Amino acid sequence: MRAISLALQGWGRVAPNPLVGAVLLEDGEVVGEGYHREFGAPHAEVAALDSCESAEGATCVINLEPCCHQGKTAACTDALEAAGVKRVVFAVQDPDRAAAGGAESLRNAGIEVASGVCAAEAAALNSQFLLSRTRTDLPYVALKLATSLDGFIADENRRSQWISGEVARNYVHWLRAGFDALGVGRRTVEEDDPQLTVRGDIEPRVPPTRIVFSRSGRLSPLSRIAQTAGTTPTILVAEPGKSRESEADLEGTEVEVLAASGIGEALRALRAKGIESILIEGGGTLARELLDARVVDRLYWIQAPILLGSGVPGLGPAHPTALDCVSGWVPTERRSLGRDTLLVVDRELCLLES
Ligand code: AOF
Ligand code: ZN
Repeated sequence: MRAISLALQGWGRVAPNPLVGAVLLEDGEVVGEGYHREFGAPHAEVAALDSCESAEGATCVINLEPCCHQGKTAACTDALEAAGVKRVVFAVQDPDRAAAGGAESLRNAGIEVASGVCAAEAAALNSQFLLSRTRTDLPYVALKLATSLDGFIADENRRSQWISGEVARNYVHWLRAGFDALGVGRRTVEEDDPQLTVRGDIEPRVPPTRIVFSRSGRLSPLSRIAQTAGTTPTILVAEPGKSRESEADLEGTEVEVLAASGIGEALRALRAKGIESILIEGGGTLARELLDARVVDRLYWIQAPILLGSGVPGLGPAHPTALDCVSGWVPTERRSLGRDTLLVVDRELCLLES
């Protein structure tokens, strides 16, 4: 668990690499620790080895199988062997084709290896990495919802500022930093005129690309998103029949128009452009469309302790599902964000499969 909390410190800085933390133990005492701080920087195991004088005879605990390839850095398996580490305990296998095989290589070097410790927690931590390495046609899709207790994202007058409190809003900025892209529906842009940038204590290594999903292809060239597309990459996804018009409307802005028919094709086109993860921030219609298409891998739900009675629902209307036919979600995190509550749920079977 310590390796997992160390790993999390790399959030926003290491993608497309995984979040990795490593702890070195001797006789049950921590003698060194480290984490992968930055894409291209030393891996967690090497950072941990560098933090102590000697790791001779130590046990190295890591949330991911050590890599055994020469990438931007040398193989961690070689570093562990050279340092005289006696035992390696890791949580989940590395599905990356180039890096995989670390466990076998360590065993061949006479190092004792155990795996599967805290596997569910470690898989949830690296769900973006694990999924994007095994499913290469779609980005990892997360949906963020901030609602009242009765499920509304805005009041009857469509006012949404502020349903959640300041702690939750800061958390959302932290969350954004860990995604390649942030997505919203056209109506959200019209109503909220959001900036969709990361503004907080965390600075992402690469600012997330902003994606506006608009069937009609409409996006005001005067919106804040369109106006700042020169500094933060911005893509408008429009139906093929509408994309020409959109390009004409947005001439003079730096918004890129992507023609795609339907949400599935749009997501595939975004992945083909290198977007491995996307956080969708509303509104209800887009959220429902993604859920109906069964492409949502994770839901971050922030629940504010208020009742609005009526207003704009966080999720648009859906076909009813009988209780015995529902597919379940797996809770992976529950905690307080000031007065609000965060619930993170993952689509069943989306983790640890393959
Ligand atoms: C580890 N420990 O801390 C990380 C690992 O290009 P590189 O050298 O940075 O290698 C990136 C790959 O290495 C990445 O795709 C993943 O498979 C693995 N990441 N492995 O043993 C670490 N970050
Ligand atoms: Zn490595």
